[in-house]
Amino acid sequence: ASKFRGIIVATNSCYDADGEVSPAALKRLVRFLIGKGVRGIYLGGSTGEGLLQSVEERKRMLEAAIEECKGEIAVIAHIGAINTRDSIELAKHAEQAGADAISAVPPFYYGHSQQAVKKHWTAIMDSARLPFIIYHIPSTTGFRLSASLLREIIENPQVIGVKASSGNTYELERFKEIGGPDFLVFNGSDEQYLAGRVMGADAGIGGTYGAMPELFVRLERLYAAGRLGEAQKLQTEINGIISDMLSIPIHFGVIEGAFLRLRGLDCGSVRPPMEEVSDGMRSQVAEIHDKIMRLVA
Ligand code: NAY
Repeated sequence: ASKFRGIIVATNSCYDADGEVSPAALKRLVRFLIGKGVRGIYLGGSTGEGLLQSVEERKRMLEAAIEECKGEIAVIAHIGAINTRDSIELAKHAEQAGADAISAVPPFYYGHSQQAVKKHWTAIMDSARLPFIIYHIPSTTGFRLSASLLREIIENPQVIGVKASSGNTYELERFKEIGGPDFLVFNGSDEQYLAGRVMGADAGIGGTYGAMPELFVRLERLYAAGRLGEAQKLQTEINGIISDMLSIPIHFGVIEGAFLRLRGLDCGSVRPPMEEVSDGMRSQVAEIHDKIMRLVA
């Protein structure tokens, strides 16, 4: 399980000018991130918009990512879907394609019980011999993973960890306590990276890492070296950027795509119903980008 360490970027979706998924753009993005020292990618999650893509599109993007990453950094495939059947198909494909792990949100929209979600996740795991990482993000799925469900499901050795994206470090700490030392807890709220690490997270998976990989790689190094004062100062600087980002009223993945474009990486067009960065937002995006580049320098 030690391959899942450090900064793991929830990569942006990548489309071409016609709105089709772009494996070529994804490969360029992944190459850029590898050059910055990240340790893995998380593909097709919230930032990666897997849930806005067809099963076939998700497969193509995973294959491209694996081609670019193979042997260099870990690839975690988010294969979550609203129905069990699609997730199973994607899990089987991820195993054949050579992903290092799979991960899934709970099925959403219908408001399933804890036991129904357990069945869904177990069916996914039974379909592929890959490590499984629970994606806990109640703000978007409406599902709160209970301590008792976590205790039950980790009896299955395929469950190697949880991505804790509730923004609650108490909950994160409880997950780690329940899972034990070998169970991986991934910090999912980038603005709390340091807090999450201090409270037991083993690594981080985050969307905003992609727009400023240098800063998160630096933050992890400071934490690992025990330089907590400097780490806290850097987290505060990062949070200035994140709060500026969150003040722009469109999906953060789209804004990150705009930063990446300013860094010379074109992740292409925006897939509806996501909204584009409007002309009025452009100067704000440019200002935040300048702030990032000053800190990176
Ligand atoms: C994913 O799957 O894309 C992620 O891991 C991104 C998770 C993001 N959380 C939410 C609630 O959207 O990166 C974070 C988030 O953008 C960041 O912490 C700023 O709030």
